[in-house]
Amino acid sequence: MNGNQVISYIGLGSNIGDRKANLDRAIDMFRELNGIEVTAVSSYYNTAPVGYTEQPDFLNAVIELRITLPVSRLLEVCRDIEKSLKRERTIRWGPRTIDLDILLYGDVMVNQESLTVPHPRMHERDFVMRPLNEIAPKAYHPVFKQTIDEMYRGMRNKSI
Ligand code: A4P
Ligand code: MG
Repeated sequence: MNGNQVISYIGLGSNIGDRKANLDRAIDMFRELNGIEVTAVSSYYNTAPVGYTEQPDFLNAVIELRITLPVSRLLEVCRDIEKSLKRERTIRWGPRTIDLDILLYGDVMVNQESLTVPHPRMHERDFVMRPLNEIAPKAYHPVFKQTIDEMYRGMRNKSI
């Protein structure tokens, strides 16, 4: 692997329109960018909405990127992809065409107003941890100092 490359994981969610096409399109847009390689894609999972529950089910997935861009630029890329997909269907205040969350960026920790990495809610969400564990059980979470499979097993034991 190129020494300047960082492995990053992105969580994707869609609950409006053609959810599968929205995820496919977002992933294609990552593939088209210089400085980003998409090196793994999880299965797509149908999930019940968490938080605000009066909305349609989501389709969730996680992808692995190998990137040479700084994390600040990755956040811009995610917002650009969200914007260009949202433009195709303008449902105001409605559920989301696509939501992209930076879950992990190497073992970097960021705590800024506009960016928190690792994603602060990832570890409590089955719709993130299940697809992440599918493609990256050995990835390391720098805050919990555990691998994803250790965290995911702990989470599942708690919920039984
Ligand atoms: N931001 C900070 N840290 C990050 C990060 N690590 N990755 C900031 C991405 N963005 C980050 O995001 C708001 C701002 O968060 C960004 O502009 C960025 O500066 P947003 O995506 O516009 O807002 P949001 O998604 O409405 O808020 P939030 O808190 O990210 O919502 P969540 O937590 O993502 O929850 N249920 C199921 N089953 N599946 C889902 O995918 N998603 C949500 C959204 C709720 N319930 C769900 C699902
Ligand atoms: Mg979000």
